[in-house]
Amino acid sequence: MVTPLNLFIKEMKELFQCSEVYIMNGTQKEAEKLITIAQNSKFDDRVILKKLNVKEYPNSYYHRSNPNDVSRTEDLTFVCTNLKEQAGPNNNWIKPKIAKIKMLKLFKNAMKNKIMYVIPFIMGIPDSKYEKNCVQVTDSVYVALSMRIMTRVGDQAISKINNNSEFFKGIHSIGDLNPKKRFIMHFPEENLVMSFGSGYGGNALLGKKCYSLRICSYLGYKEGWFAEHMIIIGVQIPNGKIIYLLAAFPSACGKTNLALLESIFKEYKIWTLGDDIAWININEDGQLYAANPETGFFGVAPGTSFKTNPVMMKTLKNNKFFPTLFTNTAIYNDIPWWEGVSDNIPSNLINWYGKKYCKDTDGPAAHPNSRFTVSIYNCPTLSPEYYNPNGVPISGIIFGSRRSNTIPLICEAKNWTNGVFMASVMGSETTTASNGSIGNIRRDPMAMLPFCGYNLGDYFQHWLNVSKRTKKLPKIFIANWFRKDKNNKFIWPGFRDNSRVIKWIIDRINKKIDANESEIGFLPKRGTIDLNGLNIDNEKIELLFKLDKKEWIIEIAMIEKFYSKFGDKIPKELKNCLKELKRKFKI
Ligand code: OXD
Ligand code: MN
Repeated sequence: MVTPLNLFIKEMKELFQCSEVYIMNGTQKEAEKLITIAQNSKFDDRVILKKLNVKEYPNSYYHRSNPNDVSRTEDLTFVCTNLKEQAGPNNNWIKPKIAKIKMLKLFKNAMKNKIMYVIPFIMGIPDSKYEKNCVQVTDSVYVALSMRIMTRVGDQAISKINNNSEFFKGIHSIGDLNPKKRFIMHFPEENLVMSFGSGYGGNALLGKKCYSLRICSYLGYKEGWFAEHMIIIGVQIPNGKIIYLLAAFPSACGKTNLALLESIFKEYKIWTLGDDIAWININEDGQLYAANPETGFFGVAPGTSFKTNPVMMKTLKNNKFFPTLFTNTAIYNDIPWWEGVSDNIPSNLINWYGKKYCKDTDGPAAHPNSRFTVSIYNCPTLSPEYYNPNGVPISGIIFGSRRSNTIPLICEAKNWTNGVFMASVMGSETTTASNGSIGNIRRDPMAMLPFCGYNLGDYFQHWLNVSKRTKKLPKIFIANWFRKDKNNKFIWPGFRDNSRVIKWIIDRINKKIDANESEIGFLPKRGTIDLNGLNIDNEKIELLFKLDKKEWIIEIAMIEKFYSKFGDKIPKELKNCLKELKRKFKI
């Protein structure tokens, strides 16, 4: 039968010249079949999957990638729109026609003697306004298995694709992992992504960053909604009410830990709805609502432990239906290991390169961006509202960054416009989630710099416009867990102690406490953040909130330089906020 899906498959088969086509149906039997294939085949001289110790990690598998393919490659990621200005200075750009010629040349015959996996999947809650129908082809069984964890794969998606003219097409081949031939090309005007030469999650699981953020941010701009790099949590307060928050942090800055936070306050419980991506709509009642389009966590392993993130450890050990994958951690006795999971280093540890680990000569045993891919349904704190087709109503949005200085632990924006301004100028120290130097400060507006599929100037205006379209706006907060003292040591313990800051946020939303007005917004009054049981001296607490004029002179110069890249695209309201900030700091 000629269906839209069959037509696409035929085209892909001719392009890739694969030896076999396997259309995924999402069943349990299929998972077993794909795992067997992965256990019995090698890619790049490595067995694709190795079964892990069932007692420690049931239904879990280990994967080691090529050392050149361990993170997102932002320099090789492109937004291909007809007009360069539409992609903006925040994106690498090539004309769609040229990009396609390049990609089709790489794709041609790339699956000879290989299976082409056809992955029909749904992002968002099926049969809701969040639902998006998608298909990806790939020649990587690791990618196919990961997609089964992260998205809703199966027959339901096939019938939806065939009954709708509009569906997303993702075309992926792992190629030979030659970084010179690695490209991730987005075509927002055609609902299409082409990716070649990488098997890393952020480059190859096309439903995640490529579709749910880059393509959907563009769709949201056109259609009046938002696709954001945000977690979604519900905070249950002592009277039983649940208040929903969004939080945006750059990659590898603890979003997953915050999403699965076990509060240190017994009477406050955190419910998890999402750890990476939020789709946000303005509902009929004039409020912002959000839902998570994904069905899994692709989390950074190092630093995760029963002490720092007990809920994630339980999630990893509570495997029910979907196999969990561990990628580029270290391993011993078929047990994955990473820095922070235990205090002692096992004597027979094999590092992420596959060599016996030597503490004195090797760097970290697990790659700093080593990951687990695990089903959200394993999470013991998964909110029943995760399934709500309307999403959840949002009362507060936290924009966080990683800064050793300048930015206080927490600050509430004075109003929506100021909050959008503060979020638009967020700077953060770079991490290992993406290729490139680590620790440099780069502006990462709303933690979306690598993920906004169109011009950030237009994106800022889209955010400002929310205030004209809503009856009730969430409060906006700016957070920074990473401030350091003069000995270069983190002042704030972070992890579970972040529930102290969450409690302050909830108290502000509920108008239970006053705050001090500062140059950048409202800062906590002394005594309003519960510091009971913390061993930090007063001087350091002061430093957590210090607004140092010398640092802000540098900060403002960096902001001006960043804004200047976007010329007239920066909305007037935001330029005015910048002027006002300079006036306040007397700069
Ligand atoms: C991620 C990232 O993997 O942001 O979530 O890089
Ligand atoms: Mn992310």
